Amino acid sequence: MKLKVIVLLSALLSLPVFASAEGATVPLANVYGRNTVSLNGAWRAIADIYDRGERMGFQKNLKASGKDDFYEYSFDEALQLNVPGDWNCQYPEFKYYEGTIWYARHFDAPTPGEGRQFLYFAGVSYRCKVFLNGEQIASHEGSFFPFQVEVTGKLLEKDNFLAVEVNNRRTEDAIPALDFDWWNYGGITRDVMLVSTPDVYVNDWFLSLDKDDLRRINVQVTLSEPGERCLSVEIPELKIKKCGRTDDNGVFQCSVKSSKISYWSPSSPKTYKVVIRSGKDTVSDEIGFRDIRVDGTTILLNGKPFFAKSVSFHEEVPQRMGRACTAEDAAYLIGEAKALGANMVRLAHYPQNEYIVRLAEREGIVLWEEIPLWQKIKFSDEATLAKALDMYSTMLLRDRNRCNVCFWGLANETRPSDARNAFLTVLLDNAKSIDDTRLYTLADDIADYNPETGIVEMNDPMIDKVDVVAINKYLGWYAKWTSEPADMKWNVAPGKPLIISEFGGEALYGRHGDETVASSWSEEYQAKLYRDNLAAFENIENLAGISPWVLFDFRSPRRCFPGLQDGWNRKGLLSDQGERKMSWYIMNEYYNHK
Ligand code: GCB
Repeated sequence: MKLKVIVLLSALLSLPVFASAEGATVPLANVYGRNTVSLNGAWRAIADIYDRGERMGFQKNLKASGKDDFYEYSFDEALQLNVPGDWNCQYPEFKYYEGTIWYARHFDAPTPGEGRQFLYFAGVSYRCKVFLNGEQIASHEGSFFPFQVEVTGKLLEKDNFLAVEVNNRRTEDAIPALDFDWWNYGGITRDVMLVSTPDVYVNDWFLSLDKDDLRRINVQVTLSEPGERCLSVEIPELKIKKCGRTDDNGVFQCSVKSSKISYWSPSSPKTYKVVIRSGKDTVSDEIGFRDIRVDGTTILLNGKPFFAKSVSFHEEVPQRMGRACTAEDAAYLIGEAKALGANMVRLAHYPQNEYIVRLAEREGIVLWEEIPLWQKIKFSDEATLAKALDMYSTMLLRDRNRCNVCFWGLANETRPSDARNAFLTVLLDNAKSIDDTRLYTLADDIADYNPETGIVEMNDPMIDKVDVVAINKYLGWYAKWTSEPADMKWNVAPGKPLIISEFGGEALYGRHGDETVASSWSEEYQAKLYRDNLAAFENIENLAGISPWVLFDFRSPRRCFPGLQDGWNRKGLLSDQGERKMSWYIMNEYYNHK
């Protein structure tokens, strides 16, 4: 797509768009604080390998009644899949399955006559069509993003039939695309619920510190309907109560002052209860306030230098070989990040479920969130851009009240080109129109040793556009050392903070060998690699943080060395059983003393 078209698109799309969904509306903020009925549990499922289900009427749940009727399917006797959860880990036959599975269940609607009802899906991987009582009511694309569909007037008091056709086939125009270094889990991998609201409800809110006056909180609340209405916002602990009226668009904005705000930080993860009332609706949320900004090459959190002691993990519990999907899973993942001594997690490589994000906030863990624009993306494709804009907006709207999210990542390892630069610029401009209170960053992998200067350098026009520059650098693994680690010289994005957003190498837990031979796959090699990398990073003047790749060994079909990888990326500091490798102790020591 030509640059001009992209710029035009950008102007047109300055409001959140939902190009990847039909029938779906902007998801409610803080759905977990609403009046909900969970639709989690055992659903019936039929594998539809040839995609014939819709033609065969699966969505109608047809049953033979006359003598001559017969149908070649039945959900009543079908196998069961647990929701939330991926299908890959629930039956050995589905371990590698990429295709369609139909999920179905019955449910009663508690009060179908009152107010409004929505079906809310926190995440379905990768694309789906939703059918209620035989009719298609929505479709959606994108594994890691919530969507909802209004079902007011469509619910039966008893025995609604809900069917979801889920498909996780990889395609070139998807995000992520055909090839990525993690498992392509399929299924309804996050919570499903029925949400009830009054006719007019509080749809969204955004509370953040004013960048120019840190005693001031800026408030924006959006009601579901346009038009003037009364509304109040209260933060009881700060004795703040503000009443006002929404404008013609149903938006209320104000700013409130308090000299008593305790700022959120990793050592003091303070949040405040916020209550918003309008008409018959009352919603509440726990919101923290903090300031994050850049001063030269330093990142400042509440005015103090912040060094990102980060680590990454996928939304996966390795012991189960499955997606992390519950509060208990979140406790395990965040607990291990804290045990390492990290003060930040780079959520790889997509927004993870809200249990993880919210627990990280309570536990004082800063987050970097990104969407899965991971290599090999069709940057010249208009439809792909529309999807990316949709995903990015949805991520921002879901999590912009989470003060621990300090970094929005634009993409991972994308090579500069006119199409890519224009694509990412549109994404960035659109994102800033939704949230300009965080730092924007981008993980590049093009910082290279220049033999003429003897220095690691990088050239990317996007450097000027982001607040914090980040590089993935596999010194000693995919790339040979170009000098002694302690002699390395760096000149990457001078004048800006630089985060090493990935580094590391593979080792099989319990395997010992020569610390100088990469193919030993030994803990000793990985440990030396970590010592050498940490020594090399000492010479980076603008270093603002590091993030080893990765906390746990994780499943990846790309990794096929028998006996060593067997479908696992072995770069974990912890094994697939959560055992600590030698490298874990090195990073733990480093973080404890940093
Ligand atoms: C990278 C990617 C990450 C991979 C990692 C690896 O640069 O960002 O997703 O898993 O390298 O292990 O090669």
